[in-house]
Amino acid sequence: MGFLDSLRSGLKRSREAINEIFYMGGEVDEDFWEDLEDTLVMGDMGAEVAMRVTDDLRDQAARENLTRAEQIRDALARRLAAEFPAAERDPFTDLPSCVLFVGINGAGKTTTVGKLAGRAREAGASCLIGGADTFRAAAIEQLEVWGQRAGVDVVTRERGADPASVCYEVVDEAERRGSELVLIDTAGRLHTSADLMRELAKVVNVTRKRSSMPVSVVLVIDATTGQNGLNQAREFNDALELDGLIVTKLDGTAKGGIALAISSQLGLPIYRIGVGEALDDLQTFDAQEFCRALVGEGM
Ligand SMILES: Nc1nc2c(ncn2[C@@H]2O[C@H](COP(=O)(O)OP(=O)(O)OP(=O)(O)O)[C@@H](O)[C@H]2O)c(=O)[nH]1
Ligand SMILES: [Mg+2]
Repeated sequence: MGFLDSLRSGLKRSREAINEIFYMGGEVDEDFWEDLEDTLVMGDMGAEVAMRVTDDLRDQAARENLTRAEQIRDALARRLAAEFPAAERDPFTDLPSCVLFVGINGAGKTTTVGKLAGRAREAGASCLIGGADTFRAAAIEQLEVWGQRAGVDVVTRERGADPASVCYEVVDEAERRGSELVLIDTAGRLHTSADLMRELAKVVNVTRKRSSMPVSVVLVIDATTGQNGLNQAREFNDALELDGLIVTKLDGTAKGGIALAISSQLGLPIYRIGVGEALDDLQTFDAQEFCRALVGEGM
């Protein structure tokens, strides 16, 4: 299955809900606008975004005299796409660069580090993986497997080692080797755990201080988490001043709207999206393409 197909099938639930309102009566009347706003809210886009987008489209429809629901579909995709802030810099291709991956347990951090390392290697960049998830022995092994798969060295320490010291050593080693891209995996944690969030803030501060390369902090977020994803993102952003997002599992039965809610409300660009578990299942984010898959192309 191609990437667009897996994205489309992943976003099926959102699209079906949106399709329903387009086919219900076909007329753009008061009910249509109410249904549209409700559908966007139910698709996890958040009430604020849903209202703003619906109001703008309503103005546009009046201005351009759009009376058939089907005429709104393209405008909706374009208007949704405009909610995504663009990235000023791509931390995976604008090198040198050091990136820390953070997020809750199981979001896809380790997998994403592996995929990105594979890409960097293919592109001929000298890449180094840092393993600051020293919480579980299995986490270190998992990262090493990804390093082998990607053909990229992994620098880590034994289980229980202080993650901030590991980062310090990783950056040291990267400088010694002249690495251009450093990808550092961290242990998953709940945004509600104050101790673990403090530990992570220290990891970020030490890395920002020690590194002579620009440091980016990227939140990896599972698209299937739903509305709770926005709370998570907000807490991580408050604690760490995030630079951007990677949204994973968009090949699943995600509603997808959560990606828009977080990116738009926190003003954070989406650098990449995960569309599967394999090395190649990572894509550059294209807001237009994403929104067309979300809204559908009509029948
Ligand atoms: N379908 C799908 N599965 C994914 C994607 N990204 C990661 N996964 C799967 O999600 C699970 C968790 O991925 P990990 O990379 O281990 O997640 P993590 O954030 O490192 O987890 P912790 O280290 O426990 O915090 C694994 O089974 C991955 O294969 C994706 O884009 N699509
Ligand atoms: Mg992990």
